[in-house]
Amino acid sequence: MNYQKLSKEISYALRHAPHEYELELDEYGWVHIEQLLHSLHEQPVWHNVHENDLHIMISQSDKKRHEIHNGKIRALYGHSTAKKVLKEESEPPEFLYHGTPKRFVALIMEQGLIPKGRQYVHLSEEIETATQVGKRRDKQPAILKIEAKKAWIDNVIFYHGNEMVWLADKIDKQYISILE
Ligand code: HQG
Repeated sequence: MNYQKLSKEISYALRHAPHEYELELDEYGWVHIEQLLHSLHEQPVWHNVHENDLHIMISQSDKKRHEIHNGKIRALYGHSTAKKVLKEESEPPEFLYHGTPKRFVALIMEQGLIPKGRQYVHLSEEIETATQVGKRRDKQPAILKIEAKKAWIDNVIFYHGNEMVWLADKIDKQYISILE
């Protein structure tokens, strides 16, 4: 089975298009695994996907994008659905990083970081991860350094995505500097 392809399809369903798959996310983004499998089985390419494949998909993935608990599965970040998925508030590390195409930097330094098409701004715990994120759209991305702890002390809320990914509603420009 092509687990990378399965992961992309499930990310699309759980982050962006649950209705297309006749799924309803609960307020934390969970759906019943049975429902997801039932929906996937309608496509010939996924007709024999089993719950066990979802565990293999998660364990083989380069990033922790999905989580399984009590017969349910959810995407940990990346959502763009209309109803905002609730995330757990958490105290961030001193600094977080954000990789972005160089062409976006001027506007970001004016407007701050905003979620654009997604529900939250996505931040990385490590420069390396931020670089990978930025490289999706620019061979030599800009890396922005966020004074996360300072912002948190100023009552900006941060949310836990996974071990590497943090989320925020917005990051004002006074907390952002250009690292490279
Ligand atoms: C930019 C992937 C202009 C922002 C990744 C980014 C990540 C602004 C783009 C996760 C702006 C939005 C999310 C402003 C923000 N003016 N541009 N004021 N504020 N932007 O894809 O963070 O592999 O929605 O810099 O690895 O790139 O799919 O967010 O470039 O973890 O699991 O607007 O998605 O994860 O782009 O990526 P995105 P992102 P997966």
